[in-house]
Amino acid sequence: MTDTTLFHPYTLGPLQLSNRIVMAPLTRNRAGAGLVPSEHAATYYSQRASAGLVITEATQISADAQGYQDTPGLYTPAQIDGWRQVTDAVHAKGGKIFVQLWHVGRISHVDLRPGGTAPVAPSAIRAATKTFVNNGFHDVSEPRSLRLDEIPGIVEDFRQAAANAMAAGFDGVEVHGANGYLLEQFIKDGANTRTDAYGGSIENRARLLLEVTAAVAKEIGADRTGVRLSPVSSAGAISCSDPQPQYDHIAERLSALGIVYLHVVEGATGGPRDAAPFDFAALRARFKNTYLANNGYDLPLAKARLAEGQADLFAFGRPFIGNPDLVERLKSGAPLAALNPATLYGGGAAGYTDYPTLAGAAQ
Ligand code: 8OZ
Repeated sequence: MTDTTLFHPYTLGPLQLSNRIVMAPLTRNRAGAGLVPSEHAATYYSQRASAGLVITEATQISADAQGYQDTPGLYTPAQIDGWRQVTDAVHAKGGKIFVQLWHVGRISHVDLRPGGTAPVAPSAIRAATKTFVNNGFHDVSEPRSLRLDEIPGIVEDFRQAAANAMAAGFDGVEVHGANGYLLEQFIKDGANTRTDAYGGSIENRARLLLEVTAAVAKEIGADRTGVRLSPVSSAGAISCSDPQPQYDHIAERLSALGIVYLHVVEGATGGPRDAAPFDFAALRARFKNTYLANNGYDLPLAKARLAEGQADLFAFGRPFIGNPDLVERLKSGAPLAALNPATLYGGGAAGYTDYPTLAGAAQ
């Protein structure tokens, strides 16, 4: 009989996870020169290796994919070496780790871009939001519309970054299809007014995400490929007129690709779970493999949703920052430490590797 408690092992494709608690991807803006993971990153991630699965912060597939200051990449030999330190440290503690790969699309700024060029997007529609650049928050730049003949290059960059992830020792890859970045910009009609094969219909708007996921799965195996979606989130100042049929279609197609998990931000990212009407059970019913639920989970909600059979794995984000031993604390009912918002984005070891475990000392 399948063990359905949160704190017992779970089989995810070829991997045996030690429990059903997942560390969600968390942007920390601490990469060093060359956008290589900092010397502290291996410590930070290994301190949190008791999660059943660690998913890294969003990591660029190319220089063109960056939209925030000091976020790491996975497209140079030095970046691959840097991530190797991280995966070795997590594996040494018995943990498993996927890298989240992203292209930010229109959520970028010319000062972060190769040659100071405009960010690329499905359509030349500027998002009414800011990004972190030049040590402060500034309006994102006006994007330009990707030409049809540039789209295969985006797919290829995701494929190559997935190959690099294997070279860096990752257990798998999560394709970032959520939170208002490039792949979601194609999916949601508030950001996509294209009239070619990548715009208009539900099928056309899903096309880039599905091509990218198929390319990654072919490169590293579908059983090591996950996808993150946020059907009703407006993160990145984005909107979608038809999320239910759009995402029902995507879930069916991702299921057909045989990928190992669907990671779903239920509600507004980092905000209310009931931000907009959406039938997540219907979405889940269309995806046959592992359903990883995220957004505002605490222990009682995770236990209840597991008992109801509504999800298989549960991703906790911010609680993992201040609680490197979050799994142990949830298990024992110990209080959770608060995080320091001042050290969330940017900086060094402070507010990164110095949060103590319950035992009292930073590991
Ligand atoms: C917070 C700050 C910057 C980026 C996301 C990668 O929302 C992010 C992100 C979160 O997915």
